[in-house]
Amino acid sequence: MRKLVIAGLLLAVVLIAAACGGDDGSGNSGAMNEGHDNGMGAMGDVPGEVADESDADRTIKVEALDELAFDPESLSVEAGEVVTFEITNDGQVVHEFVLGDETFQESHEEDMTGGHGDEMGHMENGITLGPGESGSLTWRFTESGEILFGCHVRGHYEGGMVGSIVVG
Ligand SMILES: [Cu+2]
Repeated sequence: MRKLVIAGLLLAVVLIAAACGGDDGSGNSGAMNEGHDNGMGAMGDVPGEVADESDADRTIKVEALDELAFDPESLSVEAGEVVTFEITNDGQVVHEFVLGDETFQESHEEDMTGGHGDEMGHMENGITLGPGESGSLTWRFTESGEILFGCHVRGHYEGGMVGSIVVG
């Protein structure tokens, strides 16, 4: 009997966790609104800095897909490591690869959907690729934590086009 109760509790916990996970997508828009109210601090961070390709410790290939996904969608690097990302757009539409923490991604998403789309052309922490194009971005990871890479072509980030880099 006691086991049954425990099993029931576990099931409830799993269901709650699943429900929360499902909320993540729509929860983002809530966080975005919060960010908007915060003014200056709402831009988020892009931990690390752009680096010279000749300083790269290694190269990681990433594909941007029309399924609104990156392949791979999760990566791990070490703090202090310099990585060149070779990004290929394997799709039929434009995609972006933009580094930044979650707040930055949400703030950038707001910019892109708010009509300031011209910002995407010249950011040092991201790259925009037309169909079939490839390009590279070299980044020095300076602190441990999690950094996301997202695509902010309209509807893509919302559609799940975001990956994560764990900096160990
Ligand atoms: Cu995209």
